[in-house]
Amino acid sequence: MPRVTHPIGHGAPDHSNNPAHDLGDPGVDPFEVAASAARAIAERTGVERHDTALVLGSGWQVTADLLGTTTAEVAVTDLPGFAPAAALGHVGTVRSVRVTDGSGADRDVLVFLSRTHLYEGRGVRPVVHAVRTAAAAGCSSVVLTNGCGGIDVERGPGTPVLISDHINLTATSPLEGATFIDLTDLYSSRLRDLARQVQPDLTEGVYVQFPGPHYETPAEVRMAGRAGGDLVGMSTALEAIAARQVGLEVLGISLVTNLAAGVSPTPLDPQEVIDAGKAAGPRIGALLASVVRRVLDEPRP
Ligand code: 8IG
Repeated sequence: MPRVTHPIGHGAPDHSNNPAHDLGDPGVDPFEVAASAARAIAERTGVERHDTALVLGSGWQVTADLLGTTTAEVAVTDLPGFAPAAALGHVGTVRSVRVTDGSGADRDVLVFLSRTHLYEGRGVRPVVHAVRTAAAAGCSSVVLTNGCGGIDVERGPGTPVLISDHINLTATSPLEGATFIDLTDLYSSRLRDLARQVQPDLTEGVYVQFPGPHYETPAEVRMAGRAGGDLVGMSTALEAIAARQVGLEVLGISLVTNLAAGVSPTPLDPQEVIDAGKAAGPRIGALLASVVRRVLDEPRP
């Protein structure tokens, strides 16, 4: 793990107490806070614009080390609007990683090693702040990853699954006011095709976002399955909606870390869930690093 760097010549202003950046204040414009965070990232990393962003959920953190050369790593608490990492297995930093693309050109990837979950109780704005910041930092796409429960016994722990669509059971939205946005092909079929060029046997599934933090009951898992869901989790759908609003192309990839409650022959143990993510880490990290390089090589038409 590289140390958290503060490039010479840039101090480390404390953003944690600035009322202008308080996403909990309805009078504060979350897009202005995202623009401030993007400026802070440009200052701290020395990278004016980033090409694509990754949000790394449980099990996926290894990707950051396999992707390329870390230019800078910044604590999220040094950036406007970000809450400290709360979830087990999450590191509260953002990295700028330099990747050489197929034509030999340098590209810059913004990697969020943690996310804010809805169950932290801060509301939906902090949940989607990374995605809005990525767009403000110049990214044209975002890869959203997560660890999740699987409903299909054929796709057990350790299986990566491309998200084809979602069912949002959080009863909320990151969009505020009468903001009507089409979500057809929210999870880009173009990017899913590129991922399958890297690993042809990748399957797809519908991700169902529950609010958490408790896991589902077996009856809720049966409901999710009958509704067309394949994967159950506590993230990603709200972030994908926010990404569409700011025009980012979205690739969603889940890692099944456990079979969902009732499908699993044993009760869910949070530590076992994390251990399954760790075990799959090197394999799925290498997969995702290759997928990101593929995405960088095939710019959006
Ligand atoms: I890792 O089985 C992980 N996250 N809701 N259900 C929900 N979230 C999860 C699960 C799961 N596993």
